[in-house]
Amino acid sequence: MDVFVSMTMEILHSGHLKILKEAKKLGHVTVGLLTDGALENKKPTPLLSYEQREEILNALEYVDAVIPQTVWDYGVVIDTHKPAKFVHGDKWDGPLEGMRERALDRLAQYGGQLVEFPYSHEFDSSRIAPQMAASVATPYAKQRAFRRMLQSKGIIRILEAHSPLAALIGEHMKVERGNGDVLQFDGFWSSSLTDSTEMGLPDIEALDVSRRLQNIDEIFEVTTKPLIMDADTGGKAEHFELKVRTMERMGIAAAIIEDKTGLKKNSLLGNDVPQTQASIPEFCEKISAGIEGQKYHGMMVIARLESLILGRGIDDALTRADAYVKAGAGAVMIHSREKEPDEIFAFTRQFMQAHPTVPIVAVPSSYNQVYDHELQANGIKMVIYANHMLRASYKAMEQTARSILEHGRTAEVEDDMISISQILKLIPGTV
Ligand code: SPV
Ligand code: MG
Repeated sequence: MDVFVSMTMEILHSGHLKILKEAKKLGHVTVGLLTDGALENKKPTPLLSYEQREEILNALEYVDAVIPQTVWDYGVVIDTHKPAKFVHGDKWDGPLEGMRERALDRLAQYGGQLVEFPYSHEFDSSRIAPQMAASVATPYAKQRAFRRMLQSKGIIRILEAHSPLAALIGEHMKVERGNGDVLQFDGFWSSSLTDSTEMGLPDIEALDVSRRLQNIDEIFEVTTKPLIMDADTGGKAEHFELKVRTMERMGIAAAIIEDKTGLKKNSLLGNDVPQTQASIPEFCEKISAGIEGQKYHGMMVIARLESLILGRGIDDALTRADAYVKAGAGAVMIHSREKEPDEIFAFTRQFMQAHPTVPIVAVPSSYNQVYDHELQANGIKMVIYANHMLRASYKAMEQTARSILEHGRTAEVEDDMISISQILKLIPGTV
């Protein structure tokens, strides 16, 4: 191979054109275009799909071929393609840390050459990408982004958000795990438990759907990431069919409905309280209603299995899951209130044999020792941290209230709170 250029190309800008033009002067140019999967935990998923980015590059006179680059590791890429000239911008920070040395090392094996061109700092994509995400976080774009994540990501991390402020924390939280990976939450969970608790109401579908949707709308006002709604039992099939229209129009990425009937209680109570599972035909009808009610099938309907919660066993869960998928569920959520994930993993092993491409969702509230990578290794595609932001804030608020009364002043709690100067700077436009 003559000349190789590796690119993400979130948007085409003159910085790309400059590099490609220079590369073309060196010979036959192959672009290694990073796939969505290669970018996982490194960069946000690009707004344009791989196919769209490929089409744009193929239209350029400076590009002779575009090939998918499925790993973002220039060592591997150079070993595979052995380019005579490896062309790159001279910016090697962030996810590219250490990559220049690796590239040089591999090129030296066969006399390949690294050709560097000045990076166009005016077009720093890490700065532009969040602005673009915010400007195009339309309802449809968020639904599409969610479906693409299901295709390209190893595991999707979803954080409960009961308020716009909680969601903003989830929107911006970023953690480096040490191997160059930068982890972020992929979206939000609108929980019936925390939405109800926040309003001082029990989690029994007493908080009406319009209030739940209003809360989601307020979260959407200040965030860009996809949101998954806990739609409880969905209510009557006829009502669900009408509600999904609003949910779809708002841009909710998926609604999860659980296969209970009658007065729903929280799943973590299991059989400690009377709870009834719906019949398979009754629940399938609701799934179909949730799909047929939509205008453009933007929102995924996910079926939540309560068989393990209600002590019905794995076979019951598998039979139901099969029926729900046939009724149109885009994914299944398997719930458990055991301390260990064993029954969840027994389910995933068998379910994946029958439905290898249907995503499985887990909510590890009770089996909280399990790591995300263990869930992923056992076939879980989406993990929902379902109530943690509200639980954390409740405890902090309670301790603060107690301390004020105990001490007769607020000085003792100052260090446990965000400072006045920080809160005044927190929301842009306050100062
Ligand atoms: C919720 O967050 O409201 C849920 C998950 O439905 S659970 O509380 O575990 O039932
Ligand atoms: Mg719930």
